Amino acid sequence: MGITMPITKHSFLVKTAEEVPATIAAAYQIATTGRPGPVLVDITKDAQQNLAPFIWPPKVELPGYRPITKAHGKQIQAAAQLLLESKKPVFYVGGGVIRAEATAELARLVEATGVPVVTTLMARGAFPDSHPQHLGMPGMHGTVPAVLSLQESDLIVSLGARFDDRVTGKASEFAPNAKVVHVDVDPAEISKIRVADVPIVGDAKEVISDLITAYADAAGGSKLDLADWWNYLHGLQKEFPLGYAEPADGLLAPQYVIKRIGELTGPEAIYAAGVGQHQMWAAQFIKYERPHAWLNSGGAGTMGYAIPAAMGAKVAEPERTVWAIDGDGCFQMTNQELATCTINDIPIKVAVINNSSLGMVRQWQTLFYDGRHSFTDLNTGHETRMVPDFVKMADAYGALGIRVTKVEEVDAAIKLALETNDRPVVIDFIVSADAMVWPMVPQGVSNSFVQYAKDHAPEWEEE
Ligand SMILES: Cc1ncc(C[n+]2csc(CCOP(=O)(O)OP(=O)(O)O)c2C)c(N)n1
Repeated sequence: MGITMPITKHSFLVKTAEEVPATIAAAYQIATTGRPGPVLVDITKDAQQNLAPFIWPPKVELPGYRPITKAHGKQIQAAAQLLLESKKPVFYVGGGVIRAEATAELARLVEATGVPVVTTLMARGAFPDSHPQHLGMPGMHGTVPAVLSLQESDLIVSLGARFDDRVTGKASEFAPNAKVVHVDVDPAEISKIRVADVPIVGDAKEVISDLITAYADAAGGSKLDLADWWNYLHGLQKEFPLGYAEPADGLLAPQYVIKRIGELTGPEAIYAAGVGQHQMWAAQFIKYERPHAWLNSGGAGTMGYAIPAAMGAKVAEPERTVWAIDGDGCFQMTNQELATCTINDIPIKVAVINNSSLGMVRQWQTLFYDGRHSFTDLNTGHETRMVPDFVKMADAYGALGIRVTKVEEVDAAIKLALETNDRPVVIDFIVSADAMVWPMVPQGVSNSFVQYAKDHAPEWEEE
């Protein structure tokens, strides 16, 4: 129990059989309400072996646990007022909006105000990528317009986001001229990193609904004049679109592969990713149009997450196509679950973005350690000595294994995977190890120094 405390919302130790039902009921209550999170119920062997009458509690009473869902009306009015006074506002949308099932309310708020939106790594899909007010993902590998919209704003309305260091860069230099409205269901998040001018504790769905009404009342029919702000942001969008260079070694561009998976599969599918370069490219180059289409471990940085997440998604929504976009490093942490997929008929599709290395670490070694590549080579895409050979491995697990090395093979392999639903599919895409994730704000540096390509690096001050 003790060892799991830092990684759970709550832990229970159950020592008697009588306590089991009430504890399970409490565990569900805690796990699914307020800020949702995992709850551990550790049931001793004694409790498992003894008998007790089954009594399900009619109501779960948890002293001291009262998640606040309805926010204070005064705070909502203050937020609406700040919005009306702002010249450069932005909605900073985090995963909490998806957790709260508040995306329809978010869309109404965005349309009503005309304010630009950024969606964090955990919030991809909370607002459609195709919407003209969407600037994309902010942060270390965010789009230049999304990064600078936060950095240069005069009002950040944070909805279910937590000012993670990957978003803020150097926190003391983050968005120096912005006032902050911080909406979160968890009071511990408010003003934790950045002091909020208007703190709002509440469920995003309810808060956003209330904010729409408060804004309409306060505006009284008038519209925010954001023409200058949008002019500036449109200029950034034009100047700094997401892109990538063809690798010099002639191997596949990983970004192209991921982009094609998204284009050929479409927004109704579910995409899960591991941790690393492939994760960032999957966040950037697949277009998300709906919530829950993107599954990710976010700040937990859980290598190996993609396969089990994809499996869970496929079991929950079997009619949807489910892709695990994985790295060759991450895939080696949970690929044994292909056995579970084959045995239990869970036909997920796995795209291994095989750069034969722990690519994200290699990228940092290239950029910040003078190219000293140390212990990041994995050999998984080696020309003559592939260890392991993922196609043979797929075959051994009863999955369809396909290897793709050339650009002309990419579409056909994806289409074959999409047509194959009687077993899991693994496509081993052999891609260049030199491809890098751009744009990038180096760690611990102000967001003003967003670097959009290797050869266009503004000079940043090292920590
Ligand atoms: C268990 C664990 N170990 C180490 C890390 C640090 N880490 C982050 S990304 C990464 C490389 C992942 O490599 P790969 O899965 O091949 O993905 P790529 O970056 O090449 O796309 C590592 C080692 C981590 N997040 N989790």
